[in-house]
Amino acid sequence: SAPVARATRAERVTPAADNPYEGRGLAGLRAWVAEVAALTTPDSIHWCTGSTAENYELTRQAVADGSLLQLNPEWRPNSYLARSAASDVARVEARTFICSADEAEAGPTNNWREPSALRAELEGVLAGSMRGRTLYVVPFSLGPVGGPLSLIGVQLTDSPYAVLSMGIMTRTGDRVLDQIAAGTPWVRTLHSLGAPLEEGQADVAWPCNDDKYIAHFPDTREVISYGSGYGGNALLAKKCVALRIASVIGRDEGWLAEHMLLIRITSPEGNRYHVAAAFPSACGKTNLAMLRSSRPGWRVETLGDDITWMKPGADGRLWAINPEAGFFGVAPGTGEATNRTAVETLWGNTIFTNVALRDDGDVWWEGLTETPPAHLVDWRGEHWTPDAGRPAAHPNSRFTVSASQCPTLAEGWDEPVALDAIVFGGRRATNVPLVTEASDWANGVFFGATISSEKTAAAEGTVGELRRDPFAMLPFCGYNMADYWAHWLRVGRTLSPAGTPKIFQVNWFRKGEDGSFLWPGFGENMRVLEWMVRRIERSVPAAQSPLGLVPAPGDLNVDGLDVAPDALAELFAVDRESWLAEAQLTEDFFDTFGTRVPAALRAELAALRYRLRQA
Ligand code: SAT
Ligand code: MN
Repeated sequence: SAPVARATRAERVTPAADNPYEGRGLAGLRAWVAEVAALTTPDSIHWCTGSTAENYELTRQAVADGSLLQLNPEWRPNSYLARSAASDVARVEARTFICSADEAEAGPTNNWREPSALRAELEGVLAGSMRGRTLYVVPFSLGPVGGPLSLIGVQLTDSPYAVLSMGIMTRTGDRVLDQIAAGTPWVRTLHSLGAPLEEGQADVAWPCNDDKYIAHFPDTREVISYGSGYGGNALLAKKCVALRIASVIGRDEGWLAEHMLLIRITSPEGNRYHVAAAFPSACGKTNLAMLRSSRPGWRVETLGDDITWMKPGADGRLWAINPEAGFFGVAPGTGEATNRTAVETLWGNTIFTNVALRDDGDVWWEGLTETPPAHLVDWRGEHWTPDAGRPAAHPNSRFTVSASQCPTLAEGWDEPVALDAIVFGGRRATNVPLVTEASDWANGVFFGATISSEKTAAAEGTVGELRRDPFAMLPFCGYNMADYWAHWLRVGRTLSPAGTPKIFQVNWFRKGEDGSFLWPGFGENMRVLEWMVRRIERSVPAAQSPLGLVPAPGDLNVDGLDVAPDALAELFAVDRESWLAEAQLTEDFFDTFGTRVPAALRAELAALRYRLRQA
């Protein structure tokens, strides 16, 4: 088993005494449930057991009341479609709050609210907010129940859709209560749709409230979400706990909660390597998590598509898990050509949200097939034909499905794995090469801190306007982003030299002068992974560039690939003027964090400028 252990109580910074519900076993949980029920006044309370019978009964009720539509079981067994309110279709960053005691601790990239003031405001809106509904108690585990890197929590919610989705995305039920009874620390999360029902009032298919709050209390490891039923706003184990709250716990306990996929690569020699990778949205993260290798003998298997937790082990290596149990993936763009593995994963037992409905009772979304069906019912429930001039599925429509259905799921995927490499990527038409290897951990942290995508096309010799998304964590870091960079540097210092993962930066999206992509991407990205593995194995040398180490001529295997020699040169070209302009943008970005930016990252920027100015 992995030489990595859960933090002991003594290692934890928040002592149980700060949390009036913790360390009292189930009595503490019951006290909290009773307090929330007194405030929100639900009609009834249901303690979820996580059993199949319970899942069946909740699903049956949801279909009966019209909040879920059962798809034709001939095409999509045990699968359902939910259509959200048109105003409740995505995370709401403007209403996402980090309520640390001190504003500077939340940092300039988060919305801060003073904790006691926001708590009072929330108590106001939560009062009576579950009237006419059932309050469900959903104990959940991130990571296998009792696992060395696992964290448990409880979500209270008045949304059956959230209960069913949490049952797919996490391990839920009685086994978690046993952990609470045994005194394991747990995270409190409270979710209300904010849609109380008056006596005799008919419900709607997707209850929610125009007023929304997604509030995080990092100091007490607590989340309160009000007014939304959608995705990360409502499935609180995901972004709220597994990233925002866990990032704070990780800071305090010496580990990292990251917005990363996790894969296993097996070489033709049968050696296994584990790689975690962070990409901002719309950069092909799910596709890489489920990559079908184009290279004979090379295999990629999936461990996770969205979140990776990593902790230094006693052996000086960095051990990682995917804390989730399912995928909450974007449907549009997922098709046979782009991600056959995902399409196969969705064969049944899937909750779809805001996709289009076919006349035969199956689902469709843009990109599933090349040609749309002649008639659909769109995500709003309206008739749709290909000439409608609007998408049939909402661009942020989703599938919720168990990881266990993924045909490329790695054997033993829920055990910790030792990381061999960490990859950072963005969507850059200019400047950033296909692949660069960091010279060391600090250089790699600089890669992560400077991830960006171009918002606009660049003029000659310049860079377009950049959307910065450091570590792809901009909306998900529960504390000051500059302190988070410092924490990354600190974690690196606890790893042994041989056990430290190599760090790479990739960019699949560089464009040539004619505006077309220089690299084919998708399955061919295996060639880049292959070079990384050869570097990890130390079987190939690398060439120096001002930006880091790049493949020596001939080492990136492009056999049989239709890439012109000048396209290959352009993929690695370094335009010094444009890079010096980008370095200035990076300095401006760092300056927004003031003196909290670690000196090591300022030094990385200075060293980059120095290398760019050399001959
Ligand atoms: O809705 S989620 O937050 O789970 C997904 C996303 O927006 O990144
Ligand atoms: Mn994500």
